[in-house]
Amino acid sequence: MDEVKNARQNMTRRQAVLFGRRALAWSMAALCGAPMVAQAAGISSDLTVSDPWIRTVGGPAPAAGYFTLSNASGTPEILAGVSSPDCGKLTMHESRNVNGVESMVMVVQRPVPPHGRIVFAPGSFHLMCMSPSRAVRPGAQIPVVLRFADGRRLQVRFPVRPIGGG
Ligand SMILES: [Cu+2]
Repeated sequence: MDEVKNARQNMTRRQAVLFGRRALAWSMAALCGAPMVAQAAGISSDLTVSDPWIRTVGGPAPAAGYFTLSNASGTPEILAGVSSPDCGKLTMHESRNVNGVESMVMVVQRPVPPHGRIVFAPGSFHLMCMSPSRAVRPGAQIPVVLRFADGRRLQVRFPVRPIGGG
């Protein structure tokens, strides 16, 4: 994470554009790997989201989203998709570390057990905001829709925080 911050501080905006691919690789590694502390917010009935937040390194680099999803009902639910008007494509990812090598895999859906919960957190499952709009900046709140296999939708506002901030 320090490498990312230092590298970013040393880059001008123009260089960031010129070296966008490399910047993207840095930021994705940082966003998907480093631990951070979350905060509050919630919504809804049987399905409840808590601690939603988005971490950004700024600019057009992909941002990562984290939250906890609880299912208070006695029936299993399936989180089957995510979207946001401020992310271009929003996807679910899982970070993995195999023999010290970090990678991310696409996640199509995640089951939420009855009376249980699932967690999206740094270093594990996360949302990937592939093409952040200008609205994705620290202090803002970004609308995200969680879509479930039974057709239900949950709209949640995700506060945006800077990488290294909190
Ligand atoms: Cu990712």
